[in-house]
Amino acid sequence: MRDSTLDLIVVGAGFAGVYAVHKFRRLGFSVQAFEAGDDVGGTWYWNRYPGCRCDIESIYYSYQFDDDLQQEWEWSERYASQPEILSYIRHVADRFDLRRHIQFNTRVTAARFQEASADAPSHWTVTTDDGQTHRARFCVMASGVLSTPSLPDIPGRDSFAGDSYHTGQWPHQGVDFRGLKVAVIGTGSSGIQSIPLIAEQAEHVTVFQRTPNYAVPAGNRPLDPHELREVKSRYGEIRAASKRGFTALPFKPAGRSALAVSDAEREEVYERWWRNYGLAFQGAFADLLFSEDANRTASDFVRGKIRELVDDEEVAGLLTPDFPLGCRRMCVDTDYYPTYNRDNVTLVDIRREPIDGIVPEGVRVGETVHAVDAIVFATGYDAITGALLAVDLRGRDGLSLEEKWAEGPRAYLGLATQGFPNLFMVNGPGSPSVLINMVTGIEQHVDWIADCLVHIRDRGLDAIEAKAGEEHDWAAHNDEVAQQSIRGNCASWYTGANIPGKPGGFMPYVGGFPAYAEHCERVVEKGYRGFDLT
Ligand code: N01
Repeated sequence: MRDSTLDLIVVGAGFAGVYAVHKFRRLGFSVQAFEAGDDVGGTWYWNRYPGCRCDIESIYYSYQFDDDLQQEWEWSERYASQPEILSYIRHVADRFDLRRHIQFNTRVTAARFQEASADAPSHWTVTTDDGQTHRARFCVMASGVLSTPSLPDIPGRDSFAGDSYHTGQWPHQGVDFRGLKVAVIGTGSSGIQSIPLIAEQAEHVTVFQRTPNYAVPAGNRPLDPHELREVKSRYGEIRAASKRGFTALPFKPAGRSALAVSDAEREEVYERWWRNYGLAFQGAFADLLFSEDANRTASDFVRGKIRELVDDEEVAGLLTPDFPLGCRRMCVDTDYYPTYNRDNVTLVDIRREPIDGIVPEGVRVGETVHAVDAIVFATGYDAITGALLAVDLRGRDGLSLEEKWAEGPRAYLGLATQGFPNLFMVNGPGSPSVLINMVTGIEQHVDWIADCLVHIRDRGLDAIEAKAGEEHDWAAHNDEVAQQSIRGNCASWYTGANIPGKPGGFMPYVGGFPAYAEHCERVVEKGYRGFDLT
């Protein structure tokens, strides 16, 4: 290793980057992380919109690499709010003294692979937006999967006279909507979480909905200290059970088909899961995500709930999805549907008549201008590949990642891609990422990368690179598993359908955490099968 060449550069300091810095440092590697924000947190640093909170329970959505850490941290609610999660990540950075390895307010703009020469081993030259270049043997992209906001190119967008906001780039000082007329464009998780709270504050909210989504109640509540103590006394056991869980959560899989029980029993199960289990509702029966007939029973149940919760029949109809539940990411809400019973909330169906443009006064749909003082874009993200492609990544012979992925992203195990030696991705396309408890997925990825780096160091090797054949086979396997699931047949951000021109294909691995982790382990046992080690 040469003097000025670091062992590793880590891009991003969210959950993935923070753990990566800690893990690699502990193993004795020299590490420099770069983070565009002025603090750690990633997604939880940028998303500060009203109502932003996690849809995975806080006792699971946390690191498990250090028992003292998980024993000392006190979660206050069943689903942690954004400020609490941000405090947690900040605490982790301080507790393990990680900040000195992270350069904040610095965005990585480009990274280029340099072949080994007589003078130097293979390495990456990384350029940052302050004009500096840095060298490291390895580069780890911990740049997030929902971190590149998508702002639709609506004609006249910049002509708007009021303030506009994207939920994923919310002002740190918050926004006071009192006395204002507000437009919210988008009804995914971010819209569904923020609309009820904006409606409580604003004079009027006009929601522009293109596609209605399924939302189930979060059932958020304060965490009882006894409950938390009980969890902590069994944390090891709970974490072990989580690793056996399909979504890296400690729930036993439902054994039965939704079609194998009586109507009354099915209704009772749905009612109980609706009231208690949030996102896990889609696992109430074993086949909801695999059989259209089974799925219809759950979809119909939620459609019935929407009719019950929304007073106006026409509005309820507009809010009712016509696709299978779980096909697109389900949302978890607090008072979303009843919000449409408020006098100060209007729903505009822009599927029937799309937004024509934004004008200085507001949002124009056909001949109608909806006059507003502020616009909230809850329009989502260029998911999974957006942050990777935002960096000008160039592998062997100057090949850009954009060229390599022109037909769709391909990454072996979602960890590495052929033509880009010594580059790792955390939660890359082809890994379970957004379909599981992300923090557990992140720890598994970083641990795998760390073991691989130690393997390379111990053997005095220069480089690791995914092989084209195995990368192709993994992508084919991913496609095949996706097609067996309801999710494989829906246009969604999982497939890149929300970004005009983005190549299609189901990006996350649908086969579940245990199968995925086992694949990764088997690859190592077989001497890093599918990788060239030189
Ligand atoms: O984004 P989305 P999100 N004109 O892509 C609409 C995670 N998350 O930020 O569906 C008009 O889901 C778009 O319409 P359509 C979670 O994984 C988690 O809400 O394309 N509308 C859609 O309604 C989530 O799934 C949490 O027809 C336009 C909306 O904008 C993921 O992040 C909280 C439009 C975008 O919905 C993304 O959620 C928040 C246009 N031109 C987020 N373009 C929790 O933990 C887009 N839309 C709870």
